[in-house]
Amino acid sequence: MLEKIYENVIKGNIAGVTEGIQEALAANQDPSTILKQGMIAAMEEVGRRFENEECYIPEMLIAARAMQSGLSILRPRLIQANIEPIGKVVMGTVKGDLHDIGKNLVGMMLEGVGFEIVDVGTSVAAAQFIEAIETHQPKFVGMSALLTTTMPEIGTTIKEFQKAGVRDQIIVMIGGAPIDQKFADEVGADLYAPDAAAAANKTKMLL
Ligand code: B12
Repeated sequence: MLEKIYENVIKGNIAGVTEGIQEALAANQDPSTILKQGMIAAMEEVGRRFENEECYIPEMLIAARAMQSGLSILRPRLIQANIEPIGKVVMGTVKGDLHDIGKNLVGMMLEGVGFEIVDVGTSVAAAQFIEAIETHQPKFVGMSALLTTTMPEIGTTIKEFQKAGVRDQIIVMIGGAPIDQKFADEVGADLYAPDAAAAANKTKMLL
């Protein structure tokens, strides 16, 4: 069943992914195993093929669509029902960057441990983050960047938080494939996590 999900995410076959997930859930397969071994593993393989020029942007895009559609089915299973929010998190992908699968996953995992998520979307400029901070008064602001060309936008946005006087009222957490702890230290982020599960653990511990 996991193999079926994996293959169909790579092929971008939404119906196949949906069917695979429904079968796996009906067979009591753990949703986080479906996510990690069926879906994330498939996106990693798509990334590997793209790097080796074995597939191109259209294939990457249809795989991403199938992944997003699968995530919408898994979402309720990953999020525990009926929990009071333990804090608010504003989440977005930085300006110039349209990758949102990782951000969405982090959001879901955070929801799963009890946070309320305010998703501000993709290609979010510093001013939009600041507006969301002022409107929603979150404890955490999560920024995602998947491109080496958009990584610096994280540092720029943190500087804008300082200028706007909101830096001290929030905990800034960052992530995305090219991000590491060293970069987080350089730009003055409070928290870095390599994946969605670590993000949920670290955030809850900090709280
Ligand atoms: C799917 C995909 C796309 C899709 C995105 C669809 C979508 N809705 O997101 C599309 C086709 C649109 C796309 C476009 C492009 N892409 Co692209 N894409 C990918 C791919 C294959 C997978 C990314 C993904 O979803 N991974 C799965 C998720 C689950 O992993 P993740 O994002 O890393 O997130 C996890 C962690 O990083 C972390 N995390 C993420 N965010 C956050 C935030 C916080 C706060 C925390 C704590 C943690 C955290 O937790 C997440 C979950 O565990 C990667 C390859 C790869 N191996 O990453 C390339 C990749 C990122 N893309 C790449 C490129 C070059 C592009 C384009 C420039 C291509 C082009 N020439 O047009 C455009 C850029 C468009 C733009 N302006 O953003 C390059 C980047 C290279 C680089 N050095 O910068 C990669 C690495 C491919 C490659 N090997 O060359 N892409």
